Amino acid sequence: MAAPDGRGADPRRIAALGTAVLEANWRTTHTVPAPGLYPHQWSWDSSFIAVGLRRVSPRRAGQEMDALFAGQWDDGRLPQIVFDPHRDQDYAPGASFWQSTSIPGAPRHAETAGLVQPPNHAWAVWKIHQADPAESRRRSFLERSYPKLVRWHGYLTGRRDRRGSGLACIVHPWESGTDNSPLWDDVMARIPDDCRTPLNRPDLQHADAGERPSQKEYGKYFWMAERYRDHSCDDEDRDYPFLMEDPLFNTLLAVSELALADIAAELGLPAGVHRERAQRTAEALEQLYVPELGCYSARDAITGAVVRKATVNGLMPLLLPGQAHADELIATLNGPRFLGGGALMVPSYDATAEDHNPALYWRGPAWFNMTWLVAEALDRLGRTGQADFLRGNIGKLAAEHDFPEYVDPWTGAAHGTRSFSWTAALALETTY
Ligand code: 9WN
Repeated sequence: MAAPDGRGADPRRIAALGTAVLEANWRTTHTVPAPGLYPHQWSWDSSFIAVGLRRVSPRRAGQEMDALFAGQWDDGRLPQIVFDPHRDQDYAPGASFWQSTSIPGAPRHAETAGLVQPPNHAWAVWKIHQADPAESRRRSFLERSYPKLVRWHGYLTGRRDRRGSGLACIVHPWESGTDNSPLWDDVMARIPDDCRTPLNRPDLQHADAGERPSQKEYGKYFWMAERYRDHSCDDEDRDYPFLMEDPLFNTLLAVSELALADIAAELGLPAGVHRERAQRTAEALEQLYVPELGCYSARDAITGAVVRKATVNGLMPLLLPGQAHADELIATLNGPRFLGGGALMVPSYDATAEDHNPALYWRGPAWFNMTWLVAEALDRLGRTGQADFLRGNIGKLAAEHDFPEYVDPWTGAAHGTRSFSWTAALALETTY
C-alpha cells in the first residue's frame, strides 16, 4: 500500500463519502458529532460541520447554526451541548444532570449544558454566507445571526474575563474542546474527584477505555460540572478552582471577532469596533507566549502560572494576522515536537514529551479540526505547499479509515469513534 501522504487521493470519492457521513448524522435540525458516542448537538462541532456542509448545502449549514442559537442563554452564552430530549440515557452528563430549564437565564424551550466551547461560530457563519450570498440574503441569515454572535462574544469578553487580563477564561476542561490535554494536568491535580453524581460512562460502549479520559478524570469533570451547575452557572463562585486562559479558545475568539467585522460591513454596520476588539484579544494573547517553547501556552488565572507544555493549542495564534511570533511558531511546528519527525497530521501534544501518547485522545494523537486550522494558518502565511500536504492527508486518512475521531500522527492508524462528523465535514472542505 502506498504511504498515506495525501497524494493520489481522489477528491470526488472523499467528498462523496464525507457527504454521506454528514447525511447519516443529520437529525432534523442539526448534525450529531457521531451516532453512538455523541448523540446530541455540540457547539464547536457544529461550526466545523457547517464549514464543510456549506459546500453541499449552505441552507442546511445555516440551519445547523440556527439550531445551536436556539440554545443561547440570556447572558449570551452558546452552550457546549444542546440536548436531544430522547437520548438522555445515551451520554453523560445529560439533560437530567444539568436541569437547565430551571436555571435562571437558560432557555425554556431547549435543554442545554451550562458550559461553553471554543468560539468558532462567527467564523463559520461568515463562511456559510460566502458559500451562497444570495441564499443567505434571502433568508436574512446574517441579520439573524449577527446580534446573537455579538452577545456571545460579549459574554466571553465580559463575565469570562475573570482576571481582567483581556482573555476569556474557561471553567472546565470540556470548555477547551481538548478535554484531557496535558495543559490542564496541574490544575486538575487540585480538583476533588468525589462527585455526588453516580459515574455513568455510556461513552465506554462506543470507544475503548484506553482512548477515553480515565474514571478518575471523569470524577473530577463531574465534580466541577456539579459545582458550576449548583452555582446556577453564574460565573460568580469566588472560590471556583478551575479558571484557565487557553490560547486556542482566545485565538478563535479573535478570529471570530474579525469575522464579525466582515459580517458587520456586509450589513452596513460599523465594523471598526470588531477589528479593535480582535486586536485587543490578540495583544492580550501575548501574555501566553513562552519563548523557550516557541509557542503559546495556557495560564492558570488563579495562580498566574503559565503551563510549560507545548500543545497544538499553543500553535493556533498562527491564525492571527500580523502574528509577531510567526517565524518561531513555524519553526516549532516543523521541529521535533510536532511535524519534524515525519508526522502526517499535527500531533495534539509535544512528541518529545515523556508522557506523549499517540493513541490517547488529546494527549498526542492528531485531530482533523486542529490540522485543518493549522493548514488554514499556513495558507494565510503563503505556505501553500505545506498547507496542501496537511489537507491532502486530512482527506486521505479520513476516507481511508471511515472518518475517525483522531489518528496516530505518524502511522495514520485510526482511533476513537468512526463516522465522526467534523472529520467528514473538513475532509469534504479540503476537496474544494
Ligand atoms: C465532551 C463532541 C466533543 C468535542 C470535543 C471532544 C469530545 C466530549 C466528550 O467530543 O468531548 O464535550 O465526551 O469527550 O473532546 O472537542 O466537541 O465531538
